[in-house]
Amino acid sequence: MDARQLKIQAAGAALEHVRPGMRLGIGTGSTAEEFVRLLAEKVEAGLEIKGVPTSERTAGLCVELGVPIHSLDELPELDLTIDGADEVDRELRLIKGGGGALLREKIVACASERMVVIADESKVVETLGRFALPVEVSPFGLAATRIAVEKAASALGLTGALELRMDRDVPFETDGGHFILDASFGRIPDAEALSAALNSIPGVVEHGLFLSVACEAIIAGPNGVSIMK
Ligand code: ABF
Repeated sequence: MDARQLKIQAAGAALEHVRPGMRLGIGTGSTAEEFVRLLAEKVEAGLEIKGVPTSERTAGLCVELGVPIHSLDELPELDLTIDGADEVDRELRLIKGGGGALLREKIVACASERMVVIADESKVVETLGRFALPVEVSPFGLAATRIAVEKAASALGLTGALELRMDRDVPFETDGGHFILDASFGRIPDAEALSAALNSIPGVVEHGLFLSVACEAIIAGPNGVSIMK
């Protein structure tokens, strides 16, 4: 079974959580896009939901496929968010942000009663950190923020390259107009400590550690779908 089929399986299983009338946070990335496609079929068949997309990219796909969307200001309390992840550990800690939408993804997930992750089994890790941690930063003071992130990480025994994410020749800009530093720290044994340290740096807008946010992960592998809670 190819990677896309696994994403479709996880997305299909997530549809079972969706009930008529739900206010639904809709994630970003290729797995979330498969979810949008399947959701659109249900909507076309008469399912009524109100979607809140986590990125302009997802908003565009929803509009294209006829999934009704609203802003988070219109619907500030959501029932459920379905989103992908770059990594998930056995405690449902996540790294997100490979797609560059981590700030809106975190705001939407935290405005939701429940957040369910959809992923293929390649995303499951024993310890977070194989995937470079995206850190969304203010363009103002980039150099100072980079140094502060390096110092905070090094105080926790984490070293490694911080790379400014690029989009061809210019820095990649998030939907909020921020930049992203991808931090290749390697294994992150204490994600809570790193999260707290990054949160205390003024130039850090948000980071891709999602801790105590997800309540369930739907993981698709060659032998079917398994649930982590
Ligand atoms: C979003 O999409 C992200 O937070 C994560 O970076 C990414 C996962 O993408 P994919 O499903 O394409 O692997 O959910």
